[in-house]
Amino acid sequence: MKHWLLLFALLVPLLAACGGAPTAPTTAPAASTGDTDAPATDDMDGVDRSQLADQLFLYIWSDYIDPQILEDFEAEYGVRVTVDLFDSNESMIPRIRAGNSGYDIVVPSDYAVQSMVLDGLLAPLDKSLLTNIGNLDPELMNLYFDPSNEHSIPYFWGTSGLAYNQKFFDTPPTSWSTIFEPAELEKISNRFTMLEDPREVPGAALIYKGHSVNTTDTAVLAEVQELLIAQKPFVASYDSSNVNFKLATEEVVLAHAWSGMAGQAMSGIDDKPGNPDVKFLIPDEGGIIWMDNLAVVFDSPNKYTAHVFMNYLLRPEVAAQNTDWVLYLTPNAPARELLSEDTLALYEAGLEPDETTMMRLQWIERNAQTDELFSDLWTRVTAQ
Ligand code: N2P
Repeated sequence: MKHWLLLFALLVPLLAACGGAPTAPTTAPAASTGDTDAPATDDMDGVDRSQLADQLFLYIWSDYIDPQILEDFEAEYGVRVTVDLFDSNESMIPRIRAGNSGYDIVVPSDYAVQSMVLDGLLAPLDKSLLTNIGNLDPELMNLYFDPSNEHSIPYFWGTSGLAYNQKFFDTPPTSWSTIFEPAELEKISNRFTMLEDPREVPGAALIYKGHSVNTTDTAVLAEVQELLIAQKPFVASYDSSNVNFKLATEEVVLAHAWSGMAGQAMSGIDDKPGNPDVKFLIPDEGGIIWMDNLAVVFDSPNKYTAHVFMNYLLRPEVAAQNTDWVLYLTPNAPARELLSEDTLALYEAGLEPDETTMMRLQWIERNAQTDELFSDLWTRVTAQ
């Protein structure tokens, strides 16, 4: 548990750096969570069944919730949860911004929470409905991107690094040079994927070159752009959603990957078998640490039901079951004690960063320049 302290230590400078950040109030309408003063509850769980909608719409990353949990929730509350998938914050945000998306709950990453709050795209949370919020590890609350968790609560956290199949490497990769240096690229040409992500991909290149993933230095960004353009002919595909299967089936031998998707490649998912030769590591130069969060969309038609579902996900046994399925790191402290041996073994094998690895991880942040700079950079790389 000591690494939690380290995580906190990592956050302190960030918090200080963010002190001057603008905190514009959201323009989102207040949550229409109904009359919560005197709820007419059916059960002892405080949920007013008369306020529940029949359906809830969840907009989330792929392979990011155990389908059994949706069935169990429906069995208990009679609410059917429809899931739609996105594969990057940058593809999700415009859908929400357009309005009338129909989505109730969305799962933005840290820096995307910052953007969405500034733009009024997230409804303030009604904490009185989140009675299980105390299960969240206090050291993972109140982070730089939502300092009082007014608009989001942690869902899963993890890292971005390299997943590889040990059968195809004489020695395990240790550096991002494996995917950026021409001599190394020749060896894995068309047999590796990069994430399809305007912050993660430049982020990997920036870390390789010894820079901050949040740099706004145009000379540095130009250098990174050239590196990515030179890499592109060797990349089998930019993919954030099917990497788990591509690694498991050995369609690719290496992937720029999020920790849990590597775990899913190792252990399998649903009826799809895993591949024990897949390993995950954070290269010597470092990697990215991130937190994905549950939030209510500003124009969600079912805000009360959205809170009930979020509170359900915060139950320790539900959070543990979900974690055993998605294999990212749970911020739910009592759930951690309930995880399966298999999950803990995968954590131990690298899905959970140890103390020294933590020192090499960077958070992505947004500021007034980053959205445009990275969007333009990514457009120039993908347009090539
Ligand atoms: C799950 C994707 C995790 C998102 N497939 C990383 N921010």
